[in-house]
Amino acid sequence: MTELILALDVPDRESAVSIAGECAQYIDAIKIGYPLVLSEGLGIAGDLAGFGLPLIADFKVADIPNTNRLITDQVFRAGFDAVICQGFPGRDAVEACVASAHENDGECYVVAEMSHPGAPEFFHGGVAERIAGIAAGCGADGIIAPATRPDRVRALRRIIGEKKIYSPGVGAQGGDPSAVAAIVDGIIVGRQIYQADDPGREAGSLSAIIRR
Ligand code: OMP
Repeated sequence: MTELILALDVPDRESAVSIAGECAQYIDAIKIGYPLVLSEGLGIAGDLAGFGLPLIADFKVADIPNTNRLITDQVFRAGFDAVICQGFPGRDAVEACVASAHENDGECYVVAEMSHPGAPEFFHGGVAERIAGIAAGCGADGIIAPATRPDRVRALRRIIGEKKIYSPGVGAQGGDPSAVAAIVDGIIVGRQIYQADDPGREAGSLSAIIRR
């Protein structure tokens, strides 16, 4: 089953809790990143824990191994279930995140290729394939790959096999959920849901599209 992951990039606790509540029955996880954590603090994980959904910390951790480890330990101490890191800092940096995640019974996802228009400036010429190879070799739980480029998702699937692919870029960034639903394990959707007049209904419609 393809999961629906809500990217809760709203700037305040009240909106976050309210939107999460409206969408909870249609989604499989909540992804939280800098916009919400910088305004409300890591304690937002506790505020959202009551929905019983996995919480993914999208900090795109991208530092040296020791700093990655320190950051990732804090993420799990705060109650998150998974973390997203960048792969370009190299194998040892990714390994530090994976080790922290697994020691904390959590998961680690590695950005292999990004979804925005500028991404191919650097994610080209086999870079994403190499990052996906590092992710697989380090025992990461999966990768992030762009719903805006389904052909790239297919190429990266060949490298990571049955590990998970979570795919952002649907809706506001132009990606079509039905073009990737069958080849990924989950789609990550933010604005299309949280900016909708009725976020719950929007999440329900998307969930029906990706699960049919
Ligand atoms: P919307 O474009 O509003 O649906 O949000 C997409 C979410 O996925 C945001 O939280 C982004 O930070 C995140 N994201 C991307 O859009 N592209 C990527 O390549 C990687 C991510 C991510 O790691 O989640």
